[in-house]
Amino acid sequence: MITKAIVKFPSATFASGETSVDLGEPDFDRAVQQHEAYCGVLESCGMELIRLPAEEQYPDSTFVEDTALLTPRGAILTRPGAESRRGEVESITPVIRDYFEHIYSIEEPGTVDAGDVCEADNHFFIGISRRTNEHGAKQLAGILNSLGYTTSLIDIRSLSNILHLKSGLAYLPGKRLVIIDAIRAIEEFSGYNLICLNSTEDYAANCLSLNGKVLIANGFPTLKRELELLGYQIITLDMSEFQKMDGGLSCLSLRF
Ligand code: CIR
Repeated sequence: MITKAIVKFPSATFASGETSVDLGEPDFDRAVQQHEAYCGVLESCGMELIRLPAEEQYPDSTFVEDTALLTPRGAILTRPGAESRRGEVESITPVIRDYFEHIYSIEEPGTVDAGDVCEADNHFFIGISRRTNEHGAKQLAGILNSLGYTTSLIDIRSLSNILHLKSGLAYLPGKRLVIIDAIRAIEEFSGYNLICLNSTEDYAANCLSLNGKVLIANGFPTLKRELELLGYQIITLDMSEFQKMDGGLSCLSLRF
């Protein structure tokens, strides 16, 4: 059971954050509404929220997931690939210290965005991407291995359509992976039951399994139907404003 989640209110400077998609400028008020609805759903899934205030100097800081990897055996503070986001780690560290005794860090020249890390029970898939470099991925794997977890590195640098590994991959109970077509053939995923997305629904890959429910972005009926047929209880959320800034459901919280 996941009992807590750290969330951060969107910054008024949100629209000036990093993005690689061309979906127009996000509407701040709508982003706030969507964030509030997201927080409400986390609470309805039984989670106590640790709500942090907005940080105007960090436009992307509502995407808290990238700043740390939280595991039951310890927390790892990341070193984000985008320089504009590095300060977010320093700012979230005291909050993480309140809850975790064992804390590790990714060190220079390594970079890791935790959006590149997909936890599948006691195994972690670590993406090497535009944001997470090989150095960082290997450091992270070393830390996770020392904590008794297994890891595999997944190189997604040749893919232009996903920012992070978890933009195209999510783990669901039952040894299932929701996965985009471009990475489904990767050997490391062969032991899993794959739920492959049709290309019009790629954004929905970033779904979130929480205490018996699965949160998916609104507007992706094929995936929704497929998951319902498999017996998952689905909650849909409007994510349009976060999608414009390359963010998905998992990015908006740090769950533990
Ligand atoms: C960025 O480019 O860093 C943010 N605009 C979006 C980060 C999304 N985070 C995530 O997928 N874990």
